Amino acid sequence: MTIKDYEGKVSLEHSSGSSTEGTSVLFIYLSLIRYGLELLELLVNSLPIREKSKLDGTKAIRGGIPLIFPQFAKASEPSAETANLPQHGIARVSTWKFLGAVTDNEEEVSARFGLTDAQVPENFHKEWPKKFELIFTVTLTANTLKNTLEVRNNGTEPFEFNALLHTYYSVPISIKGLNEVTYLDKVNNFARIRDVKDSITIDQETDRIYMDVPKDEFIIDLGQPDGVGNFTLKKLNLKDTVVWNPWIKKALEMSDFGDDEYKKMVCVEPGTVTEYVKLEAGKTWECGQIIKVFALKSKLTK
Ligand code: TA6
Repeated sequence: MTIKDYEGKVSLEHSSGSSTEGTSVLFIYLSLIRYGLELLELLVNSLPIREKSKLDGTKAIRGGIPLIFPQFAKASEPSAETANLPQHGIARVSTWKFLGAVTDNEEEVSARFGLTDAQVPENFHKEWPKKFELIFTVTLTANTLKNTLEVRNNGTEPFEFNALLHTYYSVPISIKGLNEVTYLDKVNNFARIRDVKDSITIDQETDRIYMDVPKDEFIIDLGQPDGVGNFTLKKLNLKDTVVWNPWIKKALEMSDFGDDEYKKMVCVEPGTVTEYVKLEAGKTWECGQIIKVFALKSKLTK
């Protein structure tokens, strides 16, 4: 069991051979690499950095789990406290600090990363001058990856925010568990549509905000016989789930996204974005997700 911090990059390694790596420089990015366990191999392949992603801090990283806070997309209400912040807020473009290990034993290894208002670039801080602290905890066991995000209000007044884990998966998947949920269809002028399909399969531009998703657990289905290799995604204290794939045209328009990458990715993003969370002064709010592999992939064919 090892936690290493070297030159701003933090690596977590579980004794079973699974490992995860992140960096506290410029953004919080977690790539799952070097998994020794067959069971977790698909997660390794699931969250890499997109091939053209910018790594110099000029843009948010495409890949891993960019953290969206305190604003999802652009605020539609000009009166929102976060209205002048960039698309997806400030957490994904700020420099996080590695805060050290939390647990390091046979069962699990975990580490924490922190961001306070003092670390936010001045131009963004001016637009949202709140005193806050974010703590992002990454926990790895032999078959799960858990992320929690704590938001603390260190000011004297309440503030409002959205939070979302913009998780990039690189496997051709379908998602089960969003049927009978209404979504806002961003590629169809925010039409409200009730999803009646048993599972979502990505075969066109998809940009949906599933609202108030009652089930907290989804099955991410790799489409293999007998569900081999599938994993579950459990959201913790998050109402909504965004599903995004830019498809052909949008992929070509994005300079930091490979032209063909749309074929092998989808973002499944648990968050609270259709309303703001109001956090009183001195209080803490917490959310997260657990990604769990539940079937061995011995027969998995790619
Ligand atoms: O979460 C979905 C989404 O907001 C899409 O609308 C799409 O714009 C995507 O995220 C990527 O956003 P980005 O700011 O990273 O280009």
